[in-house]
Amino acid sequence: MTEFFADIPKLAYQGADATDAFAFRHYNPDEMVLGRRMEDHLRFAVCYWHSFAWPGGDPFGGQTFQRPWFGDTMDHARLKADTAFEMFRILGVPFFCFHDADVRPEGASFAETTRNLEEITEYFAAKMEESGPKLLWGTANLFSNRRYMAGAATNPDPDIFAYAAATVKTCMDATHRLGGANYVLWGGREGYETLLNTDLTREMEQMGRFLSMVVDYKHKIGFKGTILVEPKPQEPTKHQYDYDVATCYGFLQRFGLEKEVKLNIEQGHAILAGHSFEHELALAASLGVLGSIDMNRNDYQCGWDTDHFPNNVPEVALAYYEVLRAGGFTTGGTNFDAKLRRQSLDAEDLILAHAGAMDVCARGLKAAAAMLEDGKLEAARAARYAGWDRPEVQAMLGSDLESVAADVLARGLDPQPVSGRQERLENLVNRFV
Ligand code: XLS
Ligand code: NI
Ligand code: NI
Repeated sequence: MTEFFADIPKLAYQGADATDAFAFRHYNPDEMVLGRRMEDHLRFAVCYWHSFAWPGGDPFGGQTFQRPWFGDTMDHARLKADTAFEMFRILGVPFFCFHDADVRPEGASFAETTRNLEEITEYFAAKMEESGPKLLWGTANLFSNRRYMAGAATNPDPDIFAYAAATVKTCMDATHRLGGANYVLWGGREGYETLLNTDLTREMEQMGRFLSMVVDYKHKIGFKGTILVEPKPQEPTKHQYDYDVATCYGFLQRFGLEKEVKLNIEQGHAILAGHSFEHELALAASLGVLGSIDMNRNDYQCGWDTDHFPNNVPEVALAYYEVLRAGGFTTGGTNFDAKLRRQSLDAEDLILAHAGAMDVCARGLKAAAAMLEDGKLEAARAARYAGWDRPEVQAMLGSDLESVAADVLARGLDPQPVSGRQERLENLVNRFV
């Protein structure tokens, strides 16, 4: 046991009326939901970066957290891992996620940085064997170091493209070694600050080649996980090429990668792009690229990626409704890409933030499952389109404008609009959330 979480017990499900703060009220891993264990539906992951690497800074002030594992040595990295795995155990989460830069110190050379990552990877492997959590996904941090200030794959300097590609190779190797279920690419600096110095055409070509190289390498090493791209419209750059689900899908199609790559969709990024989370999930599902989710919440008064822990059950219910409608997660899961507020200094804050978020997701999942089981929403949707099921209507889609016009005349058509019944459906949803 590490000292950091010394006084905190392992959390257990105690039911909705529990009064103990250190308990789950809704997250009950073994409870069956639509024929599947709740744990296997939600597939929770804790992210390493916000919980263990982020110092609590904001644009007006620096570090607020004082953690014994903050520092640049391998000893610090191992202490950080010990503490992180202790938290995974307390929460009982089945997965975690990390960037290379979260888990190892940067070395004096690329070779040393790689050795540090390999060493920590073996340290993780031993811990995973001992205590069980699996890797939902690994990824490379290609945005914090100053070398990436003008992009990684999209950098005007080909040596930086090369450095980024080599770094991704090491992170894919680590993810493969740890049996990761997915590998994520988030292009934090793959965009621009000003069009005045930017060659859009070149940058998007470079990004397409980069992603194709990632897919080729996945097949070469026999990595069975899914490659995921994470859309975000802007921040840190003024404009990011992976703007939203629709933009990413167009990009994948352009490079012939739409069958190889899926998307990791984040609540806060959907909001930044001017969409709802459920919109992004529904669209990804309809395009066949729904991979995994980064669960968090944005402050509605702040126009940036505040990465709050989720606490809005109706919103989360609509999100899981789309996930369940799509058949549920396969390799994906629910990663908490969420961080404490910078005044939340204590060890227990980290635990309670996750416990609350897990309960919110469990309530959302149960509500979503109940809506699906009830079936009235889907029945209303099906009824709305029922006219399209008739064979003569299907034949119309295969005909031409002239024949359709002749048919309208022949039948003396005068179609009458019908209600969309939106409020009725909203009332129906409110019965479950
Ligand atoms: C940042 C992103 C990042 C990715 C992983 O906004 O959400 O945390 O999930 O690189
Ligand atoms: Ni994210
Ligand atoms: Ni984010």
